[in-house]
Amino acid sequence: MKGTVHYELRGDIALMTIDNPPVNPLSSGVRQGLSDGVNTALADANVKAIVLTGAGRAFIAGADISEFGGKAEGPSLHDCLTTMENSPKPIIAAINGTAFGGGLEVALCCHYRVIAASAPVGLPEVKLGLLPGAGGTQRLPRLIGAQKALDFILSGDPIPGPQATEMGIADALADGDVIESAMAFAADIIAKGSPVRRIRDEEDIVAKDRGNAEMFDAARKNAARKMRKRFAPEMIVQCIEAAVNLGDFDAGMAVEQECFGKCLKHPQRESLIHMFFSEREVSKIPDVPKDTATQKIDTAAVIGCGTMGGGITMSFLNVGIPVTTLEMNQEALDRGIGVIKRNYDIQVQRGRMTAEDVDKRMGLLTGTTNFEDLGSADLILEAIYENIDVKVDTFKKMDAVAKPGAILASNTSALDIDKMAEATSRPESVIGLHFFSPANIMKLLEIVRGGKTSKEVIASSMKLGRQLNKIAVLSGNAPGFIGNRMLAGYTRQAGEIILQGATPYQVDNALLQFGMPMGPFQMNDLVGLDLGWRARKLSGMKPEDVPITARIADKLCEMDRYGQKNNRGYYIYPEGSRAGQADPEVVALVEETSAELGIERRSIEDEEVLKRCLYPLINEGARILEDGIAIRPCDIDIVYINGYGFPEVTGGPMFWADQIGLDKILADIKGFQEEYGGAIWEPAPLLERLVAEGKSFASLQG
Ligand code: 3H9
Repeated sequence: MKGTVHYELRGDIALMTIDNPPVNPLSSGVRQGLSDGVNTALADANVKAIVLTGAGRAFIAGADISEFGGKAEGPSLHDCLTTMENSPKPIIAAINGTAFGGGLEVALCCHYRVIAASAPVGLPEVKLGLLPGAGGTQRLPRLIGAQKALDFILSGDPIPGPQATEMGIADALADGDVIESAMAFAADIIAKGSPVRRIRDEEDIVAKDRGNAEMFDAARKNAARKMRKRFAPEMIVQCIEAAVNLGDFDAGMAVEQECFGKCLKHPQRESLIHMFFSEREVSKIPDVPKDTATQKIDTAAVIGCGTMGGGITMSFLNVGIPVTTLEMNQEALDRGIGVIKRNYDIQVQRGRMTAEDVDKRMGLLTGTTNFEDLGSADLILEAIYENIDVKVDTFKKMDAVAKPGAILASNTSALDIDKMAEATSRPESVIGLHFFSPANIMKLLEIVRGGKTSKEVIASSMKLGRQLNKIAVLSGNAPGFIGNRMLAGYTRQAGEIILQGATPYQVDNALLQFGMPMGPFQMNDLVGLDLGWRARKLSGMKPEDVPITARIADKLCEMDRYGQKNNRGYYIYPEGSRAGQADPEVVALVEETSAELGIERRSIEDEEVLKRCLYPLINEGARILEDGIAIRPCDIDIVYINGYGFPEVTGGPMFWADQIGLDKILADIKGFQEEYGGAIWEPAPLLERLVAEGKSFASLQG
């Protein structure tokens, strides 16, 4: 059995300490220990009260997530909690650290709670596609009221100890050591002979909201808007509604059990738990051990203060890392710094930041037009435009000024890191740090190791990712790395499908319904259609050589339709709105282009749209794994969810592929190959091998 609970006597108080490193989840051994400990205390006439705490940094991190979906040993959590709550001897939770999910629910079954100021409490189950299934949906509203409980459980966000005390979740904030405070609290209760307080018996607070249908309607609407396509939020609302309206704790618990069971069986739960473990897995790099030495990155220099450079600079400033930003001339520098300041000012207007926060961040920023000024930075990162010759030249300059040991990084989204490394005298210090736009917001950081990048530089960059509050995924050095290499097929298919019969609006809508935050044509409008068009013109490409999938975008640009930036692209954007409207003129243009290219249009089902856009991601993902560019399938899942908006509830493209069945996907790919041909539909050898062996991508996880 996993985990244990230590039991010791301190006078007439039993101290039980949960010990299941590193974060004390409620694994089988912990449940057994809780049950045994409480029974021992109950059987000992000398024990007058029990204090329950956790060893290490957590009180209890919740149920053991790895047990879900399997057969669990030991007593059930519910039996444990019933024993605890029914105890005639008072149990006081000494919440020393993180009390999440089932951990907070254990504390709510205790009769009193004393909390350390540094201890966060939360019910994050919704993030895993679950709901608090150990009485949390019934006890919390009885303690703090239905509205606060709805907000707390539906957000899943933790709150710190002082706020928990203020809200009434904890009875007392520890003064100094939390165990000592809880012991004193227990002694006081014993001395006063205070009765045990069972939250389950309290009806007064919930009774106030009985029949308040508006509150639940509003919660439902809000959840549907914020957590599109999620199953658990509605289940949570139903449980809290039961806590308020049924007037009977056990009847409410029955509703909670039923709803929890539905969540547990729902595929979203499996996907979201896959995400939880994957987010942690991607930080593990087989040939870069955990104890690899890392370099300190206390100062950074960013070359280029345009959209990407500015966003990257903000990421550093936000976590207190001073940045020197370099631009080619004073005007560009002033413009770039002005945009950063404006972005922060908007945050102040929205109440997300104070003017002092902005001053603090801007105080960490220095602008320069002189390369020499970058010499003292621990990390120099270039964020200039995507041209390998210009990048190589920039790396030569970086190498010339950087101090020994400094990390030299490129924000390229596709170009060869080794070529840049070769231009320096220290290829071991060169690495790709591919941020996603807007860089100060997007969670993903794709870290690209070159052939000679040292392990220390890789470990330092992964650590930097965590410091910047990003999820860092390591990629090998190949064109497009992980994300953009996969994306190529997706956008190309979308382009082909509209030439064959669908409208851009049908394609976007199908992908929106699938759960993407926007469709490929909405994305093109957002990025700007003119970027590719201008690049093609500059390169001297003849119109007849423009790939057919880019023809419509180029024609739109010829009509001065560049996308959102001038309110017209594939969509029309009414002034001041980002919600585009379909335009019959674009449909006519698409039809005309099909005719020009001799393509006969036909009706295309949404299902085909989805398969043709999404299966190339999986096929290319398989190649990326085979080439060793991504370490594991879950690395691809994390990249796609955090960098490209692939719906979280699918668990990412590779996990989703396993759910559908690789054999079915391969059969469809072969069908498309027969119908349309082209390298894109060439089945990846790894996919064929896995299907032949009856295996899944998950079998490669290791
Ligand atoms: C629940 O409670 C349902 C109940 O309502 C109903 C029951 C009937 N289980 O994140 P870290 C592992 S649902 C198993 O790197 P940190 C984690 O995988 C649960 N393992 O540390 C990692 O393993 P490894 C509700 C868990 O300090 C290691 O611990 N609770 C669990 O940055 C360290 O984790 C949650 O959703 C777990 N519950 O953050 C809380 N938690 O080293 C989920 C962690 O092998 N957990 N591990 O990679 C967290 O949010 C963070 O882990 C926590 C610590 C804040 C606790």
